[in-house]
Amino acid sequence: MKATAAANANIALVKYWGKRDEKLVLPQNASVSVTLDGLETQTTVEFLQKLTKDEVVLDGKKAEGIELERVEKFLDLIREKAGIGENAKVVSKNNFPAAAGLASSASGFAALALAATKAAGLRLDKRELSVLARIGSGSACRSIFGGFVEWLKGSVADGSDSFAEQLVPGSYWPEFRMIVNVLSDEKKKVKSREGMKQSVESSPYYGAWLESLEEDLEEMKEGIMQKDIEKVGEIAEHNCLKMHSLMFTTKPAIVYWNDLTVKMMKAVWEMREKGLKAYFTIDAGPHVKVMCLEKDVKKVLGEIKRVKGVKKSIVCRPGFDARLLPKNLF
Ligand code: 2P0
Repeated sequence: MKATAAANANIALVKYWGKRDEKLVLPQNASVSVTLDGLETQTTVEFLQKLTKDEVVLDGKKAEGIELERVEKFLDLIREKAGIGENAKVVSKNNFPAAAGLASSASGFAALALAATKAAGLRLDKRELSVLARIGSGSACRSIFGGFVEWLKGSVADGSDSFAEQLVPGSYWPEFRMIVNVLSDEKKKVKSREGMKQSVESSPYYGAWLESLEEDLEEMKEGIMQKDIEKVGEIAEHNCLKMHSLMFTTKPAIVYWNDLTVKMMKAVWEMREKGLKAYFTIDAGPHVKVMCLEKDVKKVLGEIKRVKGVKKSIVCRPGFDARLLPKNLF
């Protein structure tokens, strides 16, 4: 009853920022993302008779408080489905900074969903896994799939039609690159979960965000199918700025950016003025992710180097489906 899985993080090109059901994690709108090969979580799960409670170790540290509770609740769902009572030992590691707006909950809950269901003796298909991962963390439902992915909003109350689907695998557009620029090691102060709830409740722009979303989704999907970096980049950048406008106009205001975030945004706009097709997106953290094509990566990295203070630039390709691994972490 021990299993290990890996999942890649994903970055949204059309963002999710708000739920219509907090408990089942049902979104206000559909979203589109790209799963990234360079950002990975590996997780081993074992259900053991001898444990008196769940033991969870994340990146070498014992999980406590809310972090532990979230994993325990998720494991409860799996225990209920599998009809087992044992507590679990969970060991998980990321190859990137966690909880800083780099989508660690996405790859984390996707890897946990796959490893824990396997360890519990369940056999779920990818759609069922996506529904399950969603309840752990919304964006995790997209990390079950590689390449370019859409999370369908769904309409039924039990959430069974709100899951992710692959639009195209990474091999459809292998030249696409996302350069993830780490600008800080600090953990974020406002968790996405809390922040998006406050935005739905208090931003006067929330209705306008939802109204403009259908068009972004349609055009984004067209852009991906046409492998059109300009179209994908422009819509992603605009959609990201709309989401951050929601955050700024939330009460109290949510600002995930730091000084370097703005410097990076300006650097990307300067790259475009010089004729480079580079576009940015930013999530619930200060880091700036830059989209471009493989042929421009060197030049874009050269320009990023000129912005002083960037801690790390990770060049990512479209990544893979969540998968079982033969080697366990314990
Ligand atoms: C996204 N983010 O679409 C958006 C863009 C952050 C900014 O999904 O409450 O960790 O667990 O469903 O999925 C981050 O939120 O939140 C997120 P929960 P999650 O990628």
